[in-house]
Amino acid sequence: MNELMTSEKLMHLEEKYGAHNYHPLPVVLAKGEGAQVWDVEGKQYYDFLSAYSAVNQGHCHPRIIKALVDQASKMTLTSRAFYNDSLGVYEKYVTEYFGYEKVLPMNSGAEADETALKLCRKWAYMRKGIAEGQAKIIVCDGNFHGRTITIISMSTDPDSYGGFGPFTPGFVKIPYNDLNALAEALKDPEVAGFLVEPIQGEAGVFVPDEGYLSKAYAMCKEKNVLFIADEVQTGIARTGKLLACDHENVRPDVLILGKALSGGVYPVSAVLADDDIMLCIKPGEHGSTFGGNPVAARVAMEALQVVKDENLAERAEYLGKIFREELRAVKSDMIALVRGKGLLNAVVIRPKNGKEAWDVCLKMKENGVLAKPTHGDIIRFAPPLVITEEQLREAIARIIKSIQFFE
Ligand code: IF1
Repeated sequence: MNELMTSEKLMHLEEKYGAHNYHPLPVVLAKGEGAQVWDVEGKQYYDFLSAYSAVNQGHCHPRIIKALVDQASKMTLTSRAFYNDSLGVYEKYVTEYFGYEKVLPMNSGAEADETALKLCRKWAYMRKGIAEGQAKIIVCDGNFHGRTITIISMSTDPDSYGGFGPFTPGFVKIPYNDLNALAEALKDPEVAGFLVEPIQGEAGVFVPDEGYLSKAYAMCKEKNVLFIADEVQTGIARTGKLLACDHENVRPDVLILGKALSGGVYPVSAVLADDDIMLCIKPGEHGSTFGGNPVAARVAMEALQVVKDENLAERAEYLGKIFREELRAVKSDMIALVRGKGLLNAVVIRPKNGKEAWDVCLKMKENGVLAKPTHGDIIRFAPPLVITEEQLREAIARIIKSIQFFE
């Protein structure tokens, strides 16, 4: 039935039968391979969103798909009421890979963030000696950690939290990239953790000053406060290192991963920490039906091994420099700023003749590059890390052509 459907008809179905919680670009994708995707009519595009950095290993990576299919044809779900023959193998693999003593497997990024918050609070009462129910967690203005009630309670974006109260208490909001504000907030002895994105994604790929993360980490240590890094979007080679925190040699006390942990093949997220922290959660106190299922375990292991075998961090570092160099060299009033790290980049668009970032994205779509604006005037550019230099240069030419169309 699907084969007979045009893009027009498929978009209409979503409009008519789906909740209106998204405003997608008008393109209906049917197939993906590496950095390329094709729409229902067979038109080819370069994917410069990568499902918000979930598809770092490229669409339908054959090794990851094979792991999925092999495991799915043997056993998909046992729940954690029983052991299975994949979870322990994965737990050993992933903890050694990132250098932590324990992992707690979940599914979505939001769930992993929620897990980290619960873990931090539990640690505060069991280890730090904060009175039950009093723990506070510092978060940053402009943060994005997901869509649950507790997570939007940390948000400073009215689109995220507006109309969804009452909210979860216990959060202290400070400006991002502001060490003085952090120092001030850390004076409160009831503070248990500092939750931070090493680069703020939703805020428009906001890269903090060099030294921010390492100094913030040191300040947290001095006050016995957990440094919790949300690397759901920045992690797994996206910014040119395995983790964005690696750029400053910071090892978070609690590490949150999602998205590319599965190469975008399956919802897999994780929280990593050492025993002293992780063992504060006891049997029956946290979990998830699907968390750590055998398919997730096998898919994540293969996805992480692909990152190593294909040197994706090094590729992101090398190709990201080309991207920023080429876009910074473009003569256009519409390009106000190009920023980013590795292959997580953004171009700030200065509107011209009433044309803004959304119009540029529509023009790029016409020219065969897919990207989406955020906050009106910022376009995020984050292709799969397996994109070849030749493909990247072709895509850059299409991007430049699209921007210069409005000159
Ligand atoms: C959507 C943005 C990206 C995240 C960080 C946790 C989560 C995310 C740092 C939650 C999710 C998403 C979800 C996606 C849009 C998106 C996004 F534009 F909102 F900011 F990536 F840039 N921590 N990010 O970025 O993970 O529960 O979704 O698995 O459609 O809402 P999730």
